[in-house]
Formats: sequence, C-alpha cells, structure tokens
Amino acid sequence: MSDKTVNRRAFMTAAGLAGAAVATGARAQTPDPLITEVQPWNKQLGDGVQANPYGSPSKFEKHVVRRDVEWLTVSRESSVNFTPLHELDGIITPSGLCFERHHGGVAEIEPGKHRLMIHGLVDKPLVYTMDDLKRFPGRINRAYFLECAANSGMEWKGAQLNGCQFTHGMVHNVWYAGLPLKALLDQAGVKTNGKWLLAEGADSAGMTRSIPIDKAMKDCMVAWNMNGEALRPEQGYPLRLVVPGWEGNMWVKWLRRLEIGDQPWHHREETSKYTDLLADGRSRRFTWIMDAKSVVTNPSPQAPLRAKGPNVLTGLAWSGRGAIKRVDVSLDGGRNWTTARIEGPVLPLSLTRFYLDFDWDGRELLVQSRAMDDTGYVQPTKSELRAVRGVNSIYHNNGIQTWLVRGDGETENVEIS
Ligand SMILES: Nc1nc2c(c(=O)[nH]1)N[C@H]1C(S)=C(S)[C@@H](COP(=O)(O)O)O[C@H]1N2
Ligand SMILES: [Mo]
Repeated sequence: MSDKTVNRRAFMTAAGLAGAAVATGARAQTPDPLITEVQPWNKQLGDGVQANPYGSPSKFEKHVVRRDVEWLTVSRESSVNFTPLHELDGIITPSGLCFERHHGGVAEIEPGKHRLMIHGLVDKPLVYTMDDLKRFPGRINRAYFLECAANSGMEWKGAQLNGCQFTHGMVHNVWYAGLPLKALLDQAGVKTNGKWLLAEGADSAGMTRSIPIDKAMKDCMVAWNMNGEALRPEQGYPLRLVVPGWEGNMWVKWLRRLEIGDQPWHHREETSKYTDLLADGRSRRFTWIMDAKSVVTNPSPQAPLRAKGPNVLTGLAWSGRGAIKRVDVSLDGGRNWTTARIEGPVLPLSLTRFYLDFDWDGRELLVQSRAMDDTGYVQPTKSELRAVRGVNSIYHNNGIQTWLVRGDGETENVEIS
C-alpha cells in the first residue's frame, strides 16, 4: 500500500514538473517542495460522506460572495447586492451567487399555501396550487439572463465603482424549469380584448408590472426551479415570472396573481421608476428590452493581472434581442479591435462567454469589449449613448466599459472620451 503511494507520487512529481516547464516556458530547475514533500491532506483521511449534506464551496473560496454597496440604499430590505462576475466562468451563475434585488425583503412562503391566480379578461378565472403547476403538461427548460435595468446605472455620470461586480453585477443567468405562461393563459382563455397582463408578487412590496399579452404568449415562463433545484428564496421561491430578454423588474418574484386587462396599469414601477428622463424633460417609457452589452470580467479592478507573459482575458456578453453574434476586444481604448473567441453554448437571451488569449508585456492597457447580436445591433460607446440619452438616466446603460490596467497589473474603472 505505502509502496504504491510512493510510486504514484514519484510519477506525479515528474509529470507535474514537466507540465509546469511547458506552461511557463522556462521554470524547471529547483524542485517545488509542494510537489516533492508530502502534504497533510495526503496523509490523513478526509471528511466522510454526509459531513455536509447540502454541499458548499471549499473554505478557501469564502471570498466568492455577493456583495452590496452600503451607501447605495438606506435599508437592506429595499436594496441590491451584486454577482461576483470576476470569480465565475462559463455562462451559468451558481444559484447562491445570483445577485438579489428586493423592494421589500425576501418573502418566506410556505409552498403548500402558495397560489397563482389568473383572472380579469378571461373566460375562466383559475387558481393553481404549486402541485397543480407541477402536474401541468408541457414543462420546459430554458437558460436566460436576467439583468436589472439599473445595472451600470451609477456609471451614467462617469466611472464610479471599482469592480465589474459592482458596475455590471446586476445580472445572472440560470436554467429555469417551469411552464410556458401561454399554457396557463390558454387554459384560462384570454378574451379578444385582453391585451395586457399584470403580474403581482406575494412579497411585502407587492410588486406589479404590466406586460403586453404578445410577450406573455411568446416566451414568458412561470418557473419554480433554477439550476436543477427549487428556486432560492431570494429568487422568488416558490414561483417566479421569467420574461426573457426584458428588464429584471418585470420578472415578478413570489408570483401570486396574473390579471388580464385591455390597457397597461401604469403602476409605480413603470412610471416614477423604470422610465428614463431625457435632456429635454421628456421621459422614455416601456423600455422593456435589454440591449446588447458586454464586460471584460478578467482583468478587472477586483481581478488584476498577476504576471507578464501569457494571460487569459475573459468576459460575458448578452442581448435581450437575440443571440450574441460576435464580441470584439480592444487593449488600447478602442483604437484596435480583435475578435474574441466565443466558447461554450451561444443561446439566445442568455449570457455568452468570450476569451482572448494574449501576451502581456507590462504595458498599460485600456481594456474594452464590444458585443454584437444577431440583429446586427452593436453595443455603443458611453459617449454615443449620452448623445442620445443625456445624463439624467439611471436605467439601460449598456455603454462600452473601459478598464485601465497599470504597469503593475492593478486595474481601475476609467472612462475615455
Ligand atoms: N415580487 C417582487 N418581484 C421582483 C422584485 C421585488 O422586489 N419583488 N424586484 C424586481 C427587480 S427590480 C429585479 S432586477 C429582479 C431581480 O431578480 P433577482 O433577485 O433574482 O436577481 O426581480 C424583480 N422582481
Ligand atoms: Mo431591477
């Protein structure tokens, strides 16, 4: 037994050193004690099964958490925290790291006591239990991004927050399982003058939004499952509305009521909030779609460059109008662009992962990314955006982000004109 262990270790040592030499080009001479000396974790038994019945990340990953910005809101019940985008890879956001945005705290709902009602301009008003929904034929699985319309909202007035977690972290992308909303609406029978739908939450905020019936019928979902398990309380357990490609505010959590009407309701979240004041005093309203956007997540202020030589730049791109077609990356503030390598699934209305493998010689960089979607829409610069929108807006800032990478690798949120 012990002989075998020694032999295996000797083999792995050689292989490990050879691998390291290839990767760094020329490091090989001094043997690495972490390879040549037996470590504690190699000598003693580890925890058995069931030490942690619902698994959690390694204790060495404790820094990978959602974070809030204390001065941003007066209370934690009506507040937001942010997805640590710079710590993630691939396109799926782990459930425990999905940013949270609540207007009245996280409702704690007993699933057995939860109901979904459909009423208003329908032939047959209906009330569903969670069990009814789970027995309903035609369940679907879809991955979609959810972006709060206020994502990057603080950046309208110039570079503010130092980290993509804070500038861009009001976005998450998970798998949903649930029903097409159409299936339920068809069962209730929407009357011909039923043109709008009001979705209402069961939380203390009683969030309400008006949604055009065409969108409701096209691709909206009522979902009870994310990333394979029940929705997290923060994300609307036991039931939430999924409104693909449209602003996060419309994705009503703790969904309890759907009313069909012939006009929009003009509630608070679509009048005083989630509208954009233009320079001439008029406001944009019903700005539902999230336009194409991207951000380089590494390097970024919380993830500086650590070494010269080979480096991997990566980031995320998404569009509420369709699939991401192409992402370009600039290292010199938008003078020269290289098309990034898109890797992994390219799903419509979902986050898309891109990479640029590059050599860093220690030069100062101005890192940017620019997304294009399959409608031909190109992500604008911040100046282009301000020329149309002015600077009164909070919502819908999809301008190109710039990170300044200094000679020592430290990285900062900046704006260039
Ligand atoms: N019932 C209810 N639904 C809600 C909200 C809320 O406060 N109450 N917040 C909305 C806003 S503004 C956003 S951006 C998204 C956030 O979803 P998340 O918490 O899963 O990130 O939920 C939306 N749905
Ligand atoms: Mo939001």
